[in-house]
Amino acid sequence: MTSHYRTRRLAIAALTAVIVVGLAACSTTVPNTTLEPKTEFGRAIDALWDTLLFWGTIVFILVEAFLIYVVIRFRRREGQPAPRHVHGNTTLEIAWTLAPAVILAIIAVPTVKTIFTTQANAPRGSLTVEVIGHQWWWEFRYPEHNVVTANELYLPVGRTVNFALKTQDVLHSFWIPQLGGKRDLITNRTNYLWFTPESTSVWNGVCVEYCGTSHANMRFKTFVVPPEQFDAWANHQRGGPVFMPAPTPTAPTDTGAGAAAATQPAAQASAPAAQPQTSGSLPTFPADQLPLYAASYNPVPRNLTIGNVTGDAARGAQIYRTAPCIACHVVQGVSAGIVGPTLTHFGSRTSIGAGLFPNDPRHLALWIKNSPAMKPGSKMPPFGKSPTMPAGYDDQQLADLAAYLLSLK
Ligand code: HEC
Ligand SMILES: [Cu+2]
Repeated sequence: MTSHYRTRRLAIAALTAVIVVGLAACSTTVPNTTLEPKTEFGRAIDALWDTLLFWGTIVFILVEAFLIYVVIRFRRREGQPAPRHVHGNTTLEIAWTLAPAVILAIIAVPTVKTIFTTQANAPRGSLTVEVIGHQWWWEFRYPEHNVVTANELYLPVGRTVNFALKTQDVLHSFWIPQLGGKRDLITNRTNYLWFTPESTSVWNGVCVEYCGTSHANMRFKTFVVPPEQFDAWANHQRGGPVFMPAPTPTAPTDTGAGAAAATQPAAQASAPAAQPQTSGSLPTFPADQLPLYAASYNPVPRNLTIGNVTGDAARGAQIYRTAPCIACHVVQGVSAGIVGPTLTHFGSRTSIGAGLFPNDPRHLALWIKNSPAMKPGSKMPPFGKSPTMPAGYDDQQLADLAAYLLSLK
């Protein structure tokens, strides 16, 4: 192979890579990007990033150009004597210390300004939402509305929201990439973060401070909805559950974990912009309208299975009333445990286990059967009948419990 040929092949490969990467950047569905902020908070940081990137690029080009010039200009030539050695050059050393110091001082101006903007107190009239981190799920409290919920955050579009960030146990960090965050939840302290969501949609949120075994499984969804829908949602959440039983076979469905996982990457590019709307009389976001990027699609461990049974919500309600569940979970009017997420309106949430699995009868029954098998480290014990737990629930009882929880709208 001639070196000319090799150069040409390298050039073609490099060009292809540039085109592929360039085209990938044209995708319009980038649900988890920070580069298309949808709040004033996100835009402040994005503007700072743009400024620093611009000046950083200019410095980079100047330095690299100078480096390349020096390498070529002073390269070793045939028959040339060894160059003279130089020991120190005070002027030069002062110059290359001062230049970066000046550049850093210039960069500090917009940086410090942005820090002050994003750390300022929230404007008056903001909606307060308390965010409480738990290993490994999120609790959201709306003191103004007397509402407590978990793992699914509702916000009204156009109103500034002031998050009061706290933790029940270890450090966590709150982040919704396109809205704002990466602010820590610190033990014995309340941190604040505020921003104004500008468009209705569904956003993914995550914990971004390592907090133990299931840190990566500590997710949440944010639904930014029109103000009227938010008010309706808050009114609904404040009350007890609306009992809406429906047949709930535990058979795997097409929309189950596997199918969603298989279609995830391909469908993502064409996911429509989410337009939250009410389904029937429920002000909650309809699960079947979740954009694919917000779908929960974790695989279930292969050895965790359940027979094909149909749950009965009324029977499930009876089991629940005397089950250990009541020690850890709230169902308004039924139980008052506070160790785990509230289940009062669990049937209208879209996911199980802080965003890990779709909220359907099969996944829910499996979750109750053996939650630690589905979510490593889960602080909810397994309840399925097994050789080590002969007094556990059989598949029919698990399906009944699932049917009951799903009926709590
Ligand atoms: C020892 C306390 C405890 C008991 C008892 C308990 N749970 Fe839980 N439960 C939890 C915790 C903690 C979580 C959160 C797990 C996670 O996501 O990391 C949880 C999560 C859940 C979830 C998912 C909630 C969500 O928003 O994702 C459901 C559903 C649930 N439990 C149902 C039940 C049922 C039904 C029973 C009784 C058979 C029960 N739990 C008993 C502690 C408990
Ligand atoms: Cu974490």
